[in-house]
Amino acid sequence: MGHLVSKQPEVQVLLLGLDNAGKSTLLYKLKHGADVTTVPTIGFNVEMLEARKNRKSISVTIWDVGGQALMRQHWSDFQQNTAAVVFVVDSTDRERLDEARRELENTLRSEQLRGRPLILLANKQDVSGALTVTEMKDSFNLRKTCFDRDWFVQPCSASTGFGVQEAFRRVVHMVRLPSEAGAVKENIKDTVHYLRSNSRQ
Ligand SMILES: Nc1nc2c(ncn2[C@@H]2O[C@H](COP(=O)(O)OP(=O)(O)OP(=O)(O)O)[C@@H](O)[C@H]2O)c(=O)[nH]1
Ligand SMILES: [Mg+2]
Repeated sequence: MGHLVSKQPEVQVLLLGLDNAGKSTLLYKLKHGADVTTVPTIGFNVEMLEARKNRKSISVTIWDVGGQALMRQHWSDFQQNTAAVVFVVDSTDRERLDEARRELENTLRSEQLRGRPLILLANKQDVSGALTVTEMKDSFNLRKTCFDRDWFVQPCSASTGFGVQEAFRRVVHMVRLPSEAGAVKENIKDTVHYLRSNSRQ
């Protein structure tokens, strides 16, 4: 006897940023509410979280990929089906802001991430002297870099938990569910774009 099974919508979120930015600390804070001692990620961590969107339960899979220089070449392997990019920045590390900006710009150039929302997390706000949201927006030149996508800068501390739930809620708010009309239109647009660029080669 056949009957309809309504499958819970799923979205994939890519958590990126330089090494030591606080990605894994954030992931475990979100998943377990605990302050977990991390080691630099070689490879990736992945966790699934539940959320509510449009009065439905959705499942959010978060991919946390190591940020060390040698790991960054693998970031692109995780981009397929990404609904949103969360880019974590150590707001106390002024010396590596340029490096972080370059990596972010590089990442956002990917065709697979076209139009996907960006949530930039100004992490480590518990440390005095951390860059503010305004400073972050300016340093990353987000108005220009993200002219073709939705973006948001959220201050947070993965250690204390400040801003962490807000960041997750923001992600859930900004992602498009696969079934949403807009997402379908986006998929069609993506396909047309892909076919056109291939036919030009
Ligand atoms: N003070 C402070 N320290 C933090 C915060 N978030 C992370 N850290 C610390 O920063 C260091 C790096 O954190 P990780 O979460 O391992 O960083 P990561 O981005 O996963 O690094 P990779 O796996 O190498 O890419 C650890 O010592 C954390 O305890 C924060 O909000 N405040
Ligand atoms: Mg890590």
